[in-house]
Amino acid sequence: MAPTVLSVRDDMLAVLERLGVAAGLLTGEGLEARSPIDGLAVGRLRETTPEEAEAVLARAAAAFPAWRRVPAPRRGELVRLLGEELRAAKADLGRLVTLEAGKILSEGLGEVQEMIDICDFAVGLSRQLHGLTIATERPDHRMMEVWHPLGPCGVITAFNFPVAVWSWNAALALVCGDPVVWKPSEKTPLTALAVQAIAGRALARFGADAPEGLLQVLIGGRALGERLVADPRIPLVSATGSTAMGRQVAPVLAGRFARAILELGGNNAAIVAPSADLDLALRAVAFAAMGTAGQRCTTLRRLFVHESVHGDVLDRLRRAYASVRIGDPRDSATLVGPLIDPAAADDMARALDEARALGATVHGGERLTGIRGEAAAYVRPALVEMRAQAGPMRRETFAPILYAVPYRELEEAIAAQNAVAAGLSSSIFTRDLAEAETFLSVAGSDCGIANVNIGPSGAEIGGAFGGEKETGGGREAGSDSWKAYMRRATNTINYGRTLPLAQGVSFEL
Ligand code: UN1
Repeated sequence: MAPTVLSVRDDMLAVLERLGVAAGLLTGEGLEARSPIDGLAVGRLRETTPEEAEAVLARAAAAFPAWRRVPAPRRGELVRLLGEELRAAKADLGRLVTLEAGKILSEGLGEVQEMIDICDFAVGLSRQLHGLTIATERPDHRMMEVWHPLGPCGVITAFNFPVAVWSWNAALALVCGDPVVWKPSEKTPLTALAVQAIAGRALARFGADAPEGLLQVLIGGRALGERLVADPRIPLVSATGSTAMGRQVAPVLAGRFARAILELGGNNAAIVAPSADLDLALRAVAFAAMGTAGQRCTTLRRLFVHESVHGDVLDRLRRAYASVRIGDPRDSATLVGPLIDPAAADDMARALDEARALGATVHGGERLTGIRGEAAAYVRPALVEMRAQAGPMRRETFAPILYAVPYRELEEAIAAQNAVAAGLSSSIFTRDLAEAETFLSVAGSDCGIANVNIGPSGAEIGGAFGGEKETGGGREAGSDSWKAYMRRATNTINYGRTLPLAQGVSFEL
């Protein structure tokens, strides 16, 4: 296949040029851009200086009064154009995601499709930012609620979904009347610059209604994120990343009464019940646990298998883990690409050592250095047979490790699935209606996402995305997630000539 023979750097430079990102950007000093495909640096990028960050925040604040007055359906037109530009750029941006984040091509493209989908959703939403009309207890009165734009929205994203998570926030924020300041992961600055270039084309077509500073990006490290989170001009910060990151961000936002949408760690589980369609369950488990090299926040990390099917399921999983194709993610035969960096492989090795020390049997999990040289972090996904949920199984390790435990009673499996700190996504595989409904019920999964007969990863944008407990409680994308990006005003109007007070209070002068 031609693409794999291109050096990663040449491939990247060609894609960046097609996307309209100036190659000159990569010749400076500063933040190192690298590809996990070979682990090598592609160049260095100038970072946003503190003075520039201040100017970015000031521009975002200045853009808000102008943008909030543009009618919402007209704001939707900008997002429609963004969706068009993303469609035109899909192949290149998807490839850039592959090059910079290491996802296989179909997942890189899928991520851009997710951006297009949320744009379509937001365009429709731009005519549906509905409030309620509410019955009042007073005669000749009307009560209603109106949703107003909130203000500039800060968006902090992680390396693993370097473009889609921005779009979930930005598409909604834009139709809701909010400018956006984006702090992408320092591991994926190039995809962010490419998205800025794409958005720039949509803004140019949209014309003068869009104020300067509507969509901006801060390139650099943690200090820029801290600045964004602390800034009183930013009433909402949507942050995706580790629970440790959320623990830093949340108190700062709370301290200044700003809103937070937190999408933090997951430690997602699936239950394979006795009646499960095992062929279907096996495919779902394989994708959810090994796909994206285990680097989705929705990745399947814990499997509870009923003892009556445990032997069969584990046999089949061992075969799948031994044969899954690992390699350069640009090769269409590859299913598992590299980890983002060697530190991620070290974390994985540490978790596996801990599991071994607890007596677990580990299949796979070794580092593969022969694929693209020593600097790249390719690993064989690990299947870990545990006797009970313990040790590293109780926490999220951002790598392809699937811990499997047998269970006897469904209640026991549900309790074990809920007995971790994170609460993002969960699944049950069963053909038994009572089991499925129990899992979805109030006594079932405690996660923000609970699925039946599909894996925990790969959510569509139409639903609200997010989770409970240490996952942070935020919701993004579909359903009514848009409400976080607006402020609600309750209006009561008296069109009569008397002043009846609520609750029957009398106050006669
Ligand atoms: C993430 O991993 O940060 O459900 C987001 C999924 C994707 C989004 C994951 N739609 O796996």
